[in-house]
Amino acid sequence: MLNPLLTDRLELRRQVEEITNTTPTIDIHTHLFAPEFGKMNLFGIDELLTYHYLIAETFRSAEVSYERFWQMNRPQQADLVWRTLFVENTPLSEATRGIVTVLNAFGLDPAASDLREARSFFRSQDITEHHNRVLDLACVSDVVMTNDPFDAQEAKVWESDASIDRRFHAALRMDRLLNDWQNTATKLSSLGYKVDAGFGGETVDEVRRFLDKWIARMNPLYMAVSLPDDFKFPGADMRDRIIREVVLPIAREHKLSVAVMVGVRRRVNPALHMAGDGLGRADLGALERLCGENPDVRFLATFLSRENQHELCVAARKFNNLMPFGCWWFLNNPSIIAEITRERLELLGPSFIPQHSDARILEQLVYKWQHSRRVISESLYESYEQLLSSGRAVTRAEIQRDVTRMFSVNFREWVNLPTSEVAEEQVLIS
Ligand code: RAT
Ligand code: ZN
Repeated sequence: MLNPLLTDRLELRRQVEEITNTTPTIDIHTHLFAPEFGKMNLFGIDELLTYHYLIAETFRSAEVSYERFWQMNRPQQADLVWRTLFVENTPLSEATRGIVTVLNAFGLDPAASDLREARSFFRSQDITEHHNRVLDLACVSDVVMTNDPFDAQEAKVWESDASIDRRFHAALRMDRLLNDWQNTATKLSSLGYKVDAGFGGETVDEVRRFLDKWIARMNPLYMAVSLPDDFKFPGADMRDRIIREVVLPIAREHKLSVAVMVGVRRRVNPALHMAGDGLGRADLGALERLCGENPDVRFLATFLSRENQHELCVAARKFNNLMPFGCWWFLNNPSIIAEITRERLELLGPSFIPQHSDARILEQLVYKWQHSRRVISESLYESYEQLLSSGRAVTRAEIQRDVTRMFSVNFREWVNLPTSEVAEEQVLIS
């Protein structure tokens, strides 16, 4: 029989594992950049070790003041992180174990007493080959970047004629517009747009003109914003006006989804710089109202608080213009991914996007995906096993269909991203 029913539990587990590990995924939210962005594209051991997740952990074990740490250069910081978290302590946390997975993937010693070997390895890599190797190891077909239209360094690349690596796609980030309107209004004025901080006059048209220009340049797959835990919709603030008068009309006009990432409490400890953000439980009702009032707009959503995860699944059952995605930031740990993925499978079947990496440094793709795939595979096996116990065995083809749907098809269809073969045909035809 070509596609036998998988009635043996051991064989079922093996097949689920194999398919989950080898099915290419689209990484729908990262902070990576295509190679064409030059220095913005971060890789190598010093960058990996100075990831903000690891900096926060270092301060829990090293006797170093914040001031002293921030005065150090990057290699000095990386040396301190290595000594503190990997030599003087066992790398038990998820972010530290991630480094071990990466070093291992490249045949480097994860128990080395210093960084000499790792530094010389990463220094000797050819950038293009290294990119290919990392994407291959992570089994990632496409990477979605986070693109800030107000970032001058990025703008230079978008404004040049560089053709961006086709595996990398843009996402138009709107944090400055929605979370820092006063300063952004000043910035837009200085760029020659006729905007007024009070939102009068031609402000709406001018902000839209600015965004239209960047949409034409970046061709983003979606617009995105991270929102605080106290996000309200409707809200009696400027953010509400910008959402209603700028973001939603643009989403309709350009047929762009809107990704909302809710629950960040920025700068809980500013002395930690970027590592100083925390989280809070948000009101899911705000997202429900956003989805309910705008049935013609598609929303991608992720929440930072564990306490919001079940409500998000229930909201997605009520609104089919809502796509839950990823286990974000502080949730990107095996125990929590397992819980969230099971909850989502039970409430939504395969109609969600299980994970994104949030990678900031290229090689993180390897560990973030390897670790997540292991947990997703276990959760999926459990679901198929329960189904088997109820009297319905599945085939390998069905498992492949489900995993492909969750790892790429759900996103492709949501944002109208054709498969690379279709895209190539379209280029040839036009
Ligand atoms: O996960 C992270 O690295 C955070 O610092 C944030 O960037 C977050 O993912 C975001 O996109 O705001
Ligand atoms: Zn992010």
